[in-house]
Amino acid sequence: RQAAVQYFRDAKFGLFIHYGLYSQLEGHWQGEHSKPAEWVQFRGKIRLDEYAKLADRFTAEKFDADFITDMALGAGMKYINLTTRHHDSFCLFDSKYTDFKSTNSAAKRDLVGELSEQCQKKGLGFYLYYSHGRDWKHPHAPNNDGWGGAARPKYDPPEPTYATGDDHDLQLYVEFMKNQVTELLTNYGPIGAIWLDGIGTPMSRPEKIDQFKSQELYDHIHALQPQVLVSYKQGLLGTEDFKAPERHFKGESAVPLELCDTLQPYSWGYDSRDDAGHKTADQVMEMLERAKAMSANLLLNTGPLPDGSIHPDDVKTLREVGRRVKG
Ligand code: FUL
Repeated sequence: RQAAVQYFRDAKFGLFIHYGLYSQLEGHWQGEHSKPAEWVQFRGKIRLDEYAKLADRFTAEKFDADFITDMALGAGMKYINLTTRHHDSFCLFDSKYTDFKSTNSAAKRDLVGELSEQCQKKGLGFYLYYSHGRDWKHPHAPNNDGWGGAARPKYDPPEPTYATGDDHDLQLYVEFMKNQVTELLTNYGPIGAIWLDGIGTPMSRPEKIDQFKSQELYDHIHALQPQVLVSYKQGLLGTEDFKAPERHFKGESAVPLELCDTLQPYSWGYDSRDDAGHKTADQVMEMLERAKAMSANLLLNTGPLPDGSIHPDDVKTLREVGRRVKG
């Protein structure tokens, strides 16, 4: 793992991609705006059956892994981190453990596979974002009684498929995640790192940490691919190989740091409300300076449009950043 840590430290700059069913809604549901856009199911309390219909519109026709990897390389980036499965539970990869996946959508494609292939071909690190603490579909994922109150959308009437009370068995969800992580680490070549997101909020109660079997998952990941770096969003569990704070960081870190931020004004998934306010090359250069001053990497996010294409302003900005970074 030492070599992977060194690669990570030297990399400095990576591309983050938030793409999923939420991208189709562009941050809006029934006229209301969702902040951030990729939380539209939660904020809009979109019922599960209604949300699932978005898969029929998910064509990803302009999601072009060849273009994306060239763009990242052109900007001087060394790795790409893709949302393989965000809080809505929709997978951008093929999985035996769910039907809620891109291979089953209108696109009928495995986007994780496509991007991993291009990264491998072009020498970019391939990193995985995987929502760990939040899942708004799985019946046994952390729920609103006992996990911090905002683990799931507050449906009224309650969502019938969510297990509650004594029927709720977190271990079924923990097992499901382990199975999916196994698929991700078996079917897509060498993986640089895995970012297990969302554990912060529902895990604010220390007595719950063991139930997540995080140490076991950590060991399992390394049994499959020893070089994989593991991070929990805020580094809560003590088993993280690097810390990945959102937007800001204060203080010291014993492990390598990665700051993530987004080219949109606030959202990670595509948000049409903020179309005109994307960050400029000047702003990105400042972010890179700030990260450098903390010896942190910058993981810079773009939210592809509904069709999977990259926002033209982001393409332009990253081209300009590349020109400057490479001098
Ligand atoms: C957070 C998520 O809740 C956001 O939607 C986004 O993915 C951000 C990078 O991490 O925990």
